[in-house]
Amino acid sequence: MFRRILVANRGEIAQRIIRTCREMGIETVAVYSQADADALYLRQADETICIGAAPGSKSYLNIPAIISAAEIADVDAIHPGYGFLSENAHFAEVCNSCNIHFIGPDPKTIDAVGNKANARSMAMSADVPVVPGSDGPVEDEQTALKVAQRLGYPVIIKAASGGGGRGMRIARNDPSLVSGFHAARTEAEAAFGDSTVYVEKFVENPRHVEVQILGDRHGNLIHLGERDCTIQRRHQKLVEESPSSSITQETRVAMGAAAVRVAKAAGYHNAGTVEFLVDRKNDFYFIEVNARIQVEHSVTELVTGIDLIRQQILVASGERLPWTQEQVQFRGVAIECRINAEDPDKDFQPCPGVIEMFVPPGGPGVRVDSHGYSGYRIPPNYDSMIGKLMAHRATREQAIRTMLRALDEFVIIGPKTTIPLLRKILNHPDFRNGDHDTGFVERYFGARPPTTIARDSQ
Ligand code: MV4
Repeated sequence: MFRRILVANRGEIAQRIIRTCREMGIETVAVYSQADADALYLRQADETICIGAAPGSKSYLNIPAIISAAEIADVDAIHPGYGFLSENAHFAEVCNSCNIHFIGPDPKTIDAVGNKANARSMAMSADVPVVPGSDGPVEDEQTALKVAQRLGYPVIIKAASGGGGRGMRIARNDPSLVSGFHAARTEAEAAFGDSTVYVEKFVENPRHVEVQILGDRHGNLIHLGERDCTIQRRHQKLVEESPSSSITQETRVAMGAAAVRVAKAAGYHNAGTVEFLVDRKNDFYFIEVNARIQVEHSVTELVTGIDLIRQQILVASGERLPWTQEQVQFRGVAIECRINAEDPDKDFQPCPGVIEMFVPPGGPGVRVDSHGYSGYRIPPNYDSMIGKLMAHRATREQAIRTMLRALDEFVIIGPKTTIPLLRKILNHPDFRNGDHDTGFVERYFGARPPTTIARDSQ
């Protein structure tokens, strides 16, 4: 087993990893940027090392600085958390070649699933339904037009190296396909250094459901149920829940088995997510694999009782999964709300600054994973998420009531936050009835300045 782990991340996920390490008797080394010298996770680590200036590129994305810290601190492994270097195959490779265990899948797997056109082919060979689309990358606009003609509009152009909605364009006719094709390529080249794009039929207002998978280095691979992440705003998830209120038990079982087939085809080990779209007819389609622990992993932890960070560490060190698929049990309903420091009056712009007072909720059925505290100055350099609020109850209705109670209890004075929006979402009849789709937030709460160009008209 590992004696000492370096946490190559910040904020709530750094804290989350350190907490599990302490319970496992593993020493932790926290790294931080100059903007994070006052961060809470530094107080919970055994050792702290400053790795550079505030911009991510100078610190949490700075591979030489992180590897140097790992060498100096003499760690056995690095946990990358989410974002930053978590899906960087080169970083995983560098760790391995320095004899430091990377807590995640193999670099080859990260690469294979990181290319979404390739992941799509792997899903097809694993007999998993995918959205109808191009046969691999689309090289020029003539081919794009031919594919669109075959599929019928609307179609979506996606960056092969993309994710989180970047490098994506929706097209509803030939002219918007041509402009969208070039716009997506340019955006993909700038964002990922890879202009490769592919085309899929655009599924209108789907639900976004993902399956948690967990595999060891001995070929054992199971799923831990699904999370419904349909409540998003411009590709930022706001509310996640498990189980999904919108799928049947039959779909759940089929989707879980499909996720395991995709992961096995990719030679996947450690924790990961297989993402699907679910349409009006409840048909599901594979879209991508996320080769990391995700923000919303905690709702799966609540319904399964499994500490996912602990399992990541154990399988990375070579241990076998302690359960078969049949032994995994699911209890109740868990909902997570992301608390972001954003100003709804300024188009949800990040709202950095000092949290004058921070009083998190508690009590039965509530979990808070947050790096906030009274007097904390939120740096402007990183993600605006300051914490996750979760409710776990026997039924969905009870979980929603507990969540609303906890949102009311939460005191955050200083920055504006997503709490008022989250209350409105959880009180909305369509959400209460489970009758929502990915267009829900924009439809009801998406008032935008009239000068803004809608995404799908670009
Ligand atoms: C789609 C889709 C519809 N059809 N693919 C968004 C992020 C990335 N993970 C995949 N995403 C989507 N892929 C096909 N073929 C719808 C989404 C999507 C979405 C698209 C536009 C606006 C908001 C959205 C919210 C969730 C998912």
